Amino acid sequence: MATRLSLGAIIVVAIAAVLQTTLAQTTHVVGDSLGWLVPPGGPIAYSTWAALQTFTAGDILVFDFTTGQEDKLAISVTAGSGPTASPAPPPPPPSSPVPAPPRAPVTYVVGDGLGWLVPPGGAIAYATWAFRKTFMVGDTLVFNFVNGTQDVAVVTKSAYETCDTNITITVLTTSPAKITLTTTGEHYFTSTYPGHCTFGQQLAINVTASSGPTASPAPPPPPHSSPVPAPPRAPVTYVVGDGLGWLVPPGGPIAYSTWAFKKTFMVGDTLVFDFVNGTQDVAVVTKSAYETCDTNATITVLTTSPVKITLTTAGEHYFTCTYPRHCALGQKLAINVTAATPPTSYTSSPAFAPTAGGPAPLPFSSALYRSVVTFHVTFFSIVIAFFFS
Ligand SMILES: [Cu+2]
Repeated sequence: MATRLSLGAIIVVAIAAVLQTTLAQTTHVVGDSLGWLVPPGGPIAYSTWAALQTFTAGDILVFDFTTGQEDKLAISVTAGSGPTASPAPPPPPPSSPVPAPPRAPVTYVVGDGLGWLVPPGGAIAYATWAFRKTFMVGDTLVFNFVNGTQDVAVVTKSAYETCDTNITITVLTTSPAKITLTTTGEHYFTSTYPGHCTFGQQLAINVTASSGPTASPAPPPPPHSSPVPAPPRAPVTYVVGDGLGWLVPPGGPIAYSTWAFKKTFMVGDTLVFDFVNGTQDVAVVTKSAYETCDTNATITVLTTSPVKITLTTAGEHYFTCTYPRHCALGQKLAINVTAATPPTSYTSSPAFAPTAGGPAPLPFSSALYRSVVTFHVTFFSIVIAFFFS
């Protein structure tokens, strides 16, 4: 165990210059102070770290770790440093709407801005992406990735489920991999790189005929919006984005929709937004402001991390950030809050209890109490203004 204690093995990997070497080298310490280890928060740690860096050909990666560990990291290396090196991820293309009957072939970029990689949030990422999309014969899937760090394996359902990447139908190794869907039925994709499948780099879609009598595309399972009438349970504290925190997410808005996807939010639950003070804020907004990213129209803005918001009303709740472009780049969260108790006891006027006495007695700090009350008062004012204007 002496070796485990002797931190000190440092591997310096020079990124092969794709086209040219550059004058200004940057040294990136992978994970920064975290170092190179099994990250406490799972794979999101390094994908997030990498997404926030700008890698240029000629840069150096430093992996600090205790001897005996090895793992993987995928990074994007741009060729040469240009004046327009942008650290911020591009806004993902708007997700395609779903017209019902036969329509022109559609080209889908898998994962949109996220691309094709081990997704930060696990397997739910691509399931979320595919959710509500209609795939028809004639459509094309485009898989964007960094060559040499990913591939696209077309696999059977069995191989998809077991992540047995020795059994592949075909493997495409060059990005962008374009696959035109030529047959109806279920199609399965993953990556043959070790661990990638089990970490969630998997896509399953159902392809319907492009024409014919069966013109009803069947969008899959339980929708995000339907409340799950689960029996009441103790209040839950959710850290928004988990290890990602609250920021402009590397993969665009899919990050927070993915995070929220299968969670059940109930009255009495608390959201915690973690961020670096002065770089983000938490704006409670209306659906309209959420959709248009009009951050001039906010219900309330909270600026000190960690922001804790206890959910006191059922229904849809929307959050974003007022910093310029943060909303447009995907820093937005929409959740649906269900009643903590059966609806019969809760239908009349759940929202604006004058004091903090919700249906669930909650212990909270005075700061939190202030937030909640501010939210109530402001929202109530807006409702009043709405009805009397
Ligand atoms: Cu922000």
